[in-house]
Amino acid sequence: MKTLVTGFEPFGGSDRNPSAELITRLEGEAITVVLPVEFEAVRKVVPDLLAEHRPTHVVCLGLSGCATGLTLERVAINLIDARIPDNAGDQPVDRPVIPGAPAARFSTLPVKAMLRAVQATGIPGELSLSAGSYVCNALLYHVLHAAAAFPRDIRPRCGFIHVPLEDAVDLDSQERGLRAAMAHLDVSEIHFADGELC
Ligand code: PCA
Repeated sequence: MKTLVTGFEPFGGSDRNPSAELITRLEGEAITVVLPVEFEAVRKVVPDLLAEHRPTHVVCLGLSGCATGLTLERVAINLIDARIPDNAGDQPVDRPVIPGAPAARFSTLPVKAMLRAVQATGIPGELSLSAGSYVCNALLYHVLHAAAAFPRDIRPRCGFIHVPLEDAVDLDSQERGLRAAMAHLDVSEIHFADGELC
């Protein structure tokens, strides 16, 4: 197993992003990269990262100010609608991540098995049906799109975890939950009812 884990730099006027802090804690155990919060940079770097490292698994991390626990994203949509500019000053509105590509792509990680692993540590976790329409969603879409182009036998399993603010869940706890999730990257998916009904 060769896992690539990405985090993001701070954005939106904040001076810290827990996803980048988590990356420093995983250095030496996985291929770790902290990405700029920039649509264009992400678009360019994703194919290179997959081609250079040939990971078997990709776990992308990003901050969600709304998250109350580790939030396993199930789907990336082919839509950008940026409420704030990215760190390069770009603010695309109502544009596709990749023109002409499918409307959505699903995470290929066993998210339900990973969720149970997180919850078993006592750290809050949940599944999410939307990674938003900002840079995190775009990253997940690019990663899944690039991975889909690999032959099935060497195609990396990829997904995204939104992490909460450190005020909501301290970094040590986030790390514990993340490690539990990452220990289950290659298990068979399990099935239990979790879907949203509003
Ligand atoms: N969170 C943002 C982008 C970078 C990050 O950490 C998002 O949820 O899109």
